[in-house]
Amino acid sequence: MATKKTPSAPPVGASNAIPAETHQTAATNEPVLTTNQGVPVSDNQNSLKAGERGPVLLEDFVLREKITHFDHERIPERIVHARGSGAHGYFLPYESAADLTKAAFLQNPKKKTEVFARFSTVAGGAGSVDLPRDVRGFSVKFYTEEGNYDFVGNNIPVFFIQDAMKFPDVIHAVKMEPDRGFPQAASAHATFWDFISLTPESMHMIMWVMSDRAIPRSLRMIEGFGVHTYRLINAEGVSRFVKFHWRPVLGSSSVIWDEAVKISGADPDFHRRDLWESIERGDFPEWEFGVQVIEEADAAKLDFDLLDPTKLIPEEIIPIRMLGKMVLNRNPDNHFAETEQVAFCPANVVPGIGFSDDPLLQGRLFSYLDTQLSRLGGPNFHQIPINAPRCPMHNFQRDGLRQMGVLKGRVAYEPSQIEPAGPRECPVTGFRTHPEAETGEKIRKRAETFADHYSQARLFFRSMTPPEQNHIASALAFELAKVEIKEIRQRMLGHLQHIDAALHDTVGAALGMEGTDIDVTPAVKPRDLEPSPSLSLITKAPSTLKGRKVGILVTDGTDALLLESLVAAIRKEKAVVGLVARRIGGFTDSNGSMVEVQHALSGAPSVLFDAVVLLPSADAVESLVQEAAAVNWVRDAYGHLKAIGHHAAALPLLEAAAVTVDSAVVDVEAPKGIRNFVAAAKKGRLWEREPALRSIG
Ligand code: HDE
Repeated sequence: MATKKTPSAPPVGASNAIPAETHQTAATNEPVLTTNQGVPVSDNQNSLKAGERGPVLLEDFVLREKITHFDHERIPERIVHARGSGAHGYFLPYESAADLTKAAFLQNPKKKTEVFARFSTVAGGAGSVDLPRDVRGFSVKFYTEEGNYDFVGNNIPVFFIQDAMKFPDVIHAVKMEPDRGFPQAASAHATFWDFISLTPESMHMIMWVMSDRAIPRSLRMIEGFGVHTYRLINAEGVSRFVKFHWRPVLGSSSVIWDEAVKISGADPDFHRRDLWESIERGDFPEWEFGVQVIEEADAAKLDFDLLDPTKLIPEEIIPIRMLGKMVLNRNPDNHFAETEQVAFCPANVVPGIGFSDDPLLQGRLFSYLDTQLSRLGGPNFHQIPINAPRCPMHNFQRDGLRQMGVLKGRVAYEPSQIEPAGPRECPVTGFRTHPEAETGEKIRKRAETFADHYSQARLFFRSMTPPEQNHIASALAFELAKVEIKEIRQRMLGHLQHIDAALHDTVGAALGMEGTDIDVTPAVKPRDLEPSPSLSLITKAPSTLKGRKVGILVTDGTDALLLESLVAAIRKEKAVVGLVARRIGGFTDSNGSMVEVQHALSGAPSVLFDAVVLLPSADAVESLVQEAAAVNWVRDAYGHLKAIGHHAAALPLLEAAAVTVDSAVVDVEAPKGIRNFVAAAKKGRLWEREPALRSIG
């Protein structure tokens, strides 16, 4: 008979804590695996059964806890902006902005404020691709000494709708259609265009979403906008209206649609990976933060209503005053704990920042906390580390689901004689709402001043360069061609007529639907506004390779010296080099040395690079010519208007890809060849090449 072992009770007065050794394995000193209660686990391979072939026992608390936790590892995803990528960093003001605002984080150019930023697509689910045609969310949580300030904006300065009442409608229209469950992360379908074609106020935003802004090259290269008009209030109580802006220090670039389509297959995480890798290699993304300031007395002088979120103020009319810089210098430790659980809310403001009566903003002030209550499981999500303020927090809110604090004391209210020293309001430092005079009837009515839906759509389109205008037309033709209901396409053509006649004609022709418009009568006759060149990405594109990626195609026998000089020249521009070979194991260069590569040709099409160089050896080039992946590598780089460096041995490959030599196809062995290639690559794309390669529709 086996002897029954009875655990001995701890001696009276001894600590009940498990000695530390119990939590280290005897053999290797590794930490012992425990349950969530800290109980050491003896076997993490087998469940508890009645006999080795018997049924599993309900008593197996180790198994049940593990499976239960797993079952709940996903929380409801965000209804919009579900797919996001985040990073930590800091914000540093350039100088005191005390004339504009009393917000503490904007006073001292020596004082850094910790931030967490999250960038997102809007329509797709959390597991969707990074490069659909879509708006990008741009959110920044500033952990200031006066509490958290959340900037929750987009990479487009205007919005589809003017009133929060329509938000569920526009989102239901763009999300996958509810009966069939598709398309995922795409606006190219009937319900979206059905809603849009019946919503003239969306036309300005539609121009932006059909432009290359909606397919950014990198999250590090997107602009950010507050969209609504906000207020800044200084210590004297003077309030001014502002529009918030973020400008990427790397400049803004986009991909072109054919690339977006191919990148989505080749690397669905293109943006998330790019952000992560740049921070890992110490190439920290940076943005300048600025404001357009409008004195309250001047608001009425603008030719639109500042409260209308479908309008922007051209920088040529009111320039941006830069207030400081954000640097993202640390990747999250855990995507779920930080990027997923972070909760941004436009209502999170600090003293010195205030709201306007924009009816879209007013609705948002309610929505975010409300949605986060269910997404993050109750009213205590501010305690999750990524959401918790870094400054002291005291109040009398207690209990509730997921309460993590063990809050002491008898008194959870004020006033109190029992505990007179509890936290109390402070009229001096406390947040005060700017006392704005409000009068009027309780009414559901859109202001007359919101009625001009076309003038700024026209302003945006006419501020674009010809390639950008062509891309807008192509995008409209692509999207509308996917709408099977003819009347919706016809009604969209009716709208385009009021934006720009040439755009209307081009899209009508691309759809093969000339002369079939359904007429739309504008509420207000569109006006011709002065174009704003600062809205064009191409016009203000910087000449730089910084933060960009150059792919070099190599084979056995690649000229070692030439490769070395090229890599040095590219790195000098602070760009990243990616060597691409047929096999990931590497290649043997002309010196007979084995060289490692970062990419295999089959997994790294040229869409992943901003410029390319072809350095095959003369012996290997013929086999590349027989290889579709290699020929497409070159053909795509050419079709995507990129700089292509090559040497004489690569000519058969250029020929196979039907490349016509132009100013961005550069022989790197020629005198100053490498310098010329770098100069061409810094220009980004050779737009003059496009008309010969791509037609609209
Ligand atoms: Fe949002 N939006 N939104 N939105 N929004 C959310 O909040 C909402 C709008 C924006 O990285 C939700 O926590 C309404 C404009 C960003 O976590 C939700 C209206 C702009 C993010 C919500 C708008 C934005 C959100 C979903 C119309 C640009 C992602 C999950 C009145 C200025 C933040 C969540 C992050 C997220 C509501 C319109 C930006 C449902 C009701 C305009 C960047 O509360």
